[in-house]
This record gives sequence, C-alpha cells and structure tokens, in this order.
Amino acid sequence: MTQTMRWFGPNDPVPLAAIRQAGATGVVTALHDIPNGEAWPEAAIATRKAMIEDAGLDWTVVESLPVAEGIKTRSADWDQLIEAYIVSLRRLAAQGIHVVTYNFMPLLDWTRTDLGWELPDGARALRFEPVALAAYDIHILRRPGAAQDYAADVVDAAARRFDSLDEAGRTRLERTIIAGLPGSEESFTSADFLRHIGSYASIDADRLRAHHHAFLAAVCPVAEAEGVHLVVHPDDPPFPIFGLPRVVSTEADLAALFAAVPSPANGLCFCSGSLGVRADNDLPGIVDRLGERIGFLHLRSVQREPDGAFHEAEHLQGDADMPAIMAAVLDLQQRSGRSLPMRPDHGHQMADDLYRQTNPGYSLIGRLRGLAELRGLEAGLLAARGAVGAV
Ligand code: DNO
Ligand code: MN
Repeated sequence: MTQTMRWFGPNDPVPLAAIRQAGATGVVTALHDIPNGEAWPEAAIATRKAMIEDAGLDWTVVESLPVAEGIKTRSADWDQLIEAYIVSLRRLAAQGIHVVTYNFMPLLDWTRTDLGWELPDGARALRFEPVALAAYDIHILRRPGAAQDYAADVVDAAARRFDSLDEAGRTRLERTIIAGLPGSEESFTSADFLRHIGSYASIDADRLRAHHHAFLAAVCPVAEAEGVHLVVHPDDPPFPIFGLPRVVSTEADLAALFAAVPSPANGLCFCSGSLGVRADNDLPGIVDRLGERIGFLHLRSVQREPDGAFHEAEHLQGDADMPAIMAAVLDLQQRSGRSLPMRPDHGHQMADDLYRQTNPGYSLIGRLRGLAELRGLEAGLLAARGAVGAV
C-alpha cells in the first residue's frame, strides 16, 4: 500500500513534517479555501503541490473535490457546476494528481453526536448516538415532521435527553452536528441547515440516485480520458438522517452505481469505518467483489453499540475484521499489480493531542498509532505469505 495521511492545508495544526515522520510518503488534501462549485485555479493547485513536495511528500489523492449541492439537486446552474468540476479534474490531471475523492450525501459530509467521547483509558473518540441525533433534530433543529422518522421509544428518549441538557450542552450538541456540514464553518446555523434541507423536499432516494448517475455520466468521460480515478466515499453514517436520502451506503448501492456508469473512472474510496457501521456490509467481501473499482482506502474500525449507536474504535479493534480486510487488499494488489493509496481514517485524541486542538478525528498521535498498526499488519501478512517487503 502507499501510506498517506490527510492534511488540511497550511492551517492544519498538524504540520507536513510530522506526517512525514509518521512514515507516510504522501498526503491527501484539498483546496479547502475554494468555495464549493468553483473551479480550482491552476496556480493554487501548483502552489499547494509544491508546498507538499518541498516537505518531501507527494500529493497522492485529492480529498475531496466537493460536489456542489446544485449538482445533487439538479438546480438551474447544473451545466455550469459540471463544467467547473470538469475544469478542476483536467487541471489536477495536468499536474499529475490522478485520484479524486468525492461523496454524494445531501448537505452533510459526516455526522457524529460527540466529538470527544472519553474511552476507559482517557483517550477520546468520535461517537454517534441516535437518541442524541433525534434530540437535536426534534428539539433544536425543530425539523417539521422529524418525530415521524424515529421509533416512539427514541422520540421519548430524545425528549428526556433534551430536557437533561443545560444550555451549554444543547449548544455543544448543535455545534457537533453542524461541524459535519462541509464548508459550514462557524457561520452556519441550524436555521441555515433547515432551509437547505427544504431544498431536498422533492428529492427521494430514486431521484438522488438518478442525479448521481447524471453527474458521473457527465464527468467520467473526461476523467477517463485524463486518467483520473474518481472515487466515491460511502455515506457516513450509512443510512438516511434528517429525512434526507442516502444512496451510497451498501454493497448493493455500490454495485448498482458501477452498473449504471460502467466507465473505469467510476471508482470507490473503500472506507471500512463508514461501511462498517452496518453489520450487513461484508467488508472483506466488498474488497474482493468490487476491488477493481477501489482507488483509495480509508482504514479504521467502528464499534457498534446497542440501539444503533457506534464509536470509532482503535484501528485493529472494533467490529471490522481488519486482518481479513488487509488480506483482501493484499490479494487485490497482487491481482491488479497496483499499490493502493491508503490512509488511517481518523484516530483517537490521545497523549499530547489531548491538550491541543486538531480537526475532529484528525489528531496526529492517534493516526500515527493507527498507521503504524496497519503497516505492521500489512508487513506481518506479507511476511507470512513469504513475500517480505511491501508491494
Ligand atoms: C471524514 C471523511 C469524509 C470524507 C468525505 C469524502 O472524516 O472520511 O469527510 O473526506 O466524505 O468526500
Ligand atoms: Mn472515510
């Protein structure tokens, strides 16, 4: 595997030197300062690339080139937004960047209800709890009809949870959920979120799927010609929330996507943490069956809890069978002759990182630990196969 770490650009409190010291050879990044829907300027790509290379690293993967909401809703400016996307793809390819990640979730990029859930050893993890989500949805966001989307016992528990929170607790929950809205930053409020949810009123799962296919049908020919692998990140979590449809949650969703747009440019970012929230997703099986589509790996594990909650576990623990996934990845690499880019997807906030602010899930030490464990697992499996030295 090609070992990388995510880097959020010059404002990331984790410097490139630290990523290199962690043993990664590349970074995964994006031009976070360019508003969604605008083409990435050639000069800005070149400057960022030079900065990364000056630190002795490669810009291995783009994560993410965001798909504007107007592409997901097929708004009047669809053609223009597609054109901007294509321009960015061409410019990235021209500068030698050939793997581009995106997702197709309405509005949200990832959602948790606790960004600092304390583990028994004092480290902190990201966690998702349906009751907390419902408390926000019904009592803070006050989405019309929200209560109908939850089972009666969850509605009751959500009311009790909301009552038990003081003002600061309610604000913390609101900020936690809003943190997963891409480009939202501090200025995004629950009122804005509610208004945006309204723009999906007439979009059900079938319609969103059709919009996803239309997006890929428009951009894949260019990606294919430019040698770009466009890889979709699965829904996180992999089920609908806030009444918004989600269509990249299961192996069946993925298989349908690749059948609808067979272009080899139409690829997958295999995220074991996102897909692994669902017990019905067979993770090593997905690597086996959809392997040729995989262009990028996010490796982490989640621990499922009772009542639909989950938290991010240590990289080799939790519900994902990491050795089996790694074995499937090594088989795939051998079959295809490719070295797949991977990154430890998130890490715990632990040790010195408990005392400084990093992006949620993107502490240095927790990810360094994750990367080291995954690298060890790879090396061990390769040694057991008699093939010492990474592919
Ligand atoms: C969360 C990440 C996601 C991912 C995007 C890809 O930490 O895995 O934010 O980058 O969904 O488009
Ligand atoms: Mn991921």
